[in-house]
Amino acid sequence: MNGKLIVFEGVEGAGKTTQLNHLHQWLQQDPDFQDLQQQGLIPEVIVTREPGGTPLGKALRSLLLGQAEYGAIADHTELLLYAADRAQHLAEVIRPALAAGSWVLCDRYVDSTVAYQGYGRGLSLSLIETLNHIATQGIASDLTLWLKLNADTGLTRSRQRGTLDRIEQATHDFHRRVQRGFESLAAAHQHRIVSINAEGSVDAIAQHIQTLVKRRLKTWYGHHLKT
Ligand code: T5A
Repeated sequence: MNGKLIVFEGVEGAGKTTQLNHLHQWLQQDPDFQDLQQQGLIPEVIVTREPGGTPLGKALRSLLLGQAEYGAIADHTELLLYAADRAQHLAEVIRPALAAGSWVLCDRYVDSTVAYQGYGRGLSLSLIETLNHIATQGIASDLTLWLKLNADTGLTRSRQRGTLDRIEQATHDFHRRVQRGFESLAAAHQHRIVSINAEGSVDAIAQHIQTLVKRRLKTWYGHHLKT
């Protein structure tokens, strides 16, 4: 795969969507990135998310996050629905984009399943690893930006924004276990996952991310860059 997959992860309300949009805008102005695009090395930047990055995924997202129209969702059903969303997302969006050399900026990916269904719901981590492997066909992120925020602070932000979805409504203990899941993942995958302090201002966090991505641009495409 020639393209790059950059993933934003974190607890509810950590600021992933906000920062993903900032990075997208910044890439459109960065001279190095523009230079690479003009050389035809990076045809497109795709902004997407899980769940819900495809038409089928949008239907799955509304089943997963909507209100209890069908009664309670069993934990393994929830896991399989996230896996189905991901398999479709890989086949329809991520794999073709990476094969073309494009960048994919993705709001959540495999680590969310480990943190939420593994640490949060207590499902088998090895089962999750197997399902993630089936869904992704082994495609890992090139860089995962973990926006590290206290779970309670994130939930307060989500609450201030409006009504909470089905998963946001889970107990505080559940969300604290999710946070511990992200901490364990970051400790175990230090090259792939970079921890970003998400307590600061939107601008300070955006600057931190830009510095990191600028450095990666040089690592990934150094010999093609003029600067
Ligand atoms: N899920 C997902 C699983 O359980 N398993 C899986 O495998 C996958 C893929 C997805 C849900 O599905 C679960 C996890 C989730 O529960 P979602 O709507 O995509 O649902 O949920 P989130 O990804 O959590 O999206 P949120 O919008 O809730 O959080 P974000 O994107 O992290 O935060 P953002 O940027 O929308 O900001 C939230 C609020 O905080 C403010 C923003 O203005 C906004 O109001 N904010 C800040 N405030 C102060 N300081 C800052 N630095 C701020 N940054 C943003």
